[in-house]
Amino acid sequence: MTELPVLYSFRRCPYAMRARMALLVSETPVRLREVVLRDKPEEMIAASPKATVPVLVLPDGQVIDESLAIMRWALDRNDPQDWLQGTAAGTELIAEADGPFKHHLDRYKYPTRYENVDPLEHRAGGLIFLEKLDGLIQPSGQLMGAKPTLADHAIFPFVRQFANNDRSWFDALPLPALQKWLGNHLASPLFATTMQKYPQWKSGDEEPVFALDVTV
Ligand SMILES: N[C@@H](CCC(=O)N[C@@H](CS)C(=O)NCC(=O)O)C(=O)O
Repeated sequence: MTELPVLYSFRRCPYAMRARMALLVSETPVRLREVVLRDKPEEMIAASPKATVPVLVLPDGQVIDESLAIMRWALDRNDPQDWLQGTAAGTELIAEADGPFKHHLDRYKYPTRYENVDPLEHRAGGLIFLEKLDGLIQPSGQLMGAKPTLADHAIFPFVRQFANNDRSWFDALPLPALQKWLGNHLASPLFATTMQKYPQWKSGDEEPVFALDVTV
């Protein structure tokens, strides 16, 4: 049997979600090690001392420990849905999501982790990005063109987290294109497979193979 890459992942982490989606869509099976962040496995820390999820360890020992790099590695191997189309504009948007929007998201969602933070100020800060996304959504319902691309999948897990912090506030926003875009991605079979539950991996456990065909 061919040796598969190992993915250290955490189900609810938006960075890990987007890496898992790219692995699934590129038909790249991996062995999944579900991590509990307060109890990270030594093997993961040895592979990547910065100790954030996701971490992908390839059979030759190469380690990829940034979610976007995992997405690009997987899609460079196989991109059957053309997620890499139109990445120039998408790259800038992803950087805005990962930078300023994530800054506001963290302070809106976890204000007590920071000093002198008003969550509503950060909700307003994040809203500016949500409005921008709403304006960018094409007649296709996607951000960059006729089909969903890397940007849609890299960004929506963070919009999901922002929306879930106060769902009735989010649902009442006058941003119908964005609400529909998020709803469609959350309802997709790809996302359902991405969000399958696995028990915490412990050293010595056999890992489940994570691939699209596990649900069919
Ligand atoms: N830039 C990294 C960020 C990954 C990240 O921050 N993941 C969070 C979980 S969502 C994490 O592992 N935090 C470490 C911790 O909480 O101990 C990436 O894109 O992969």
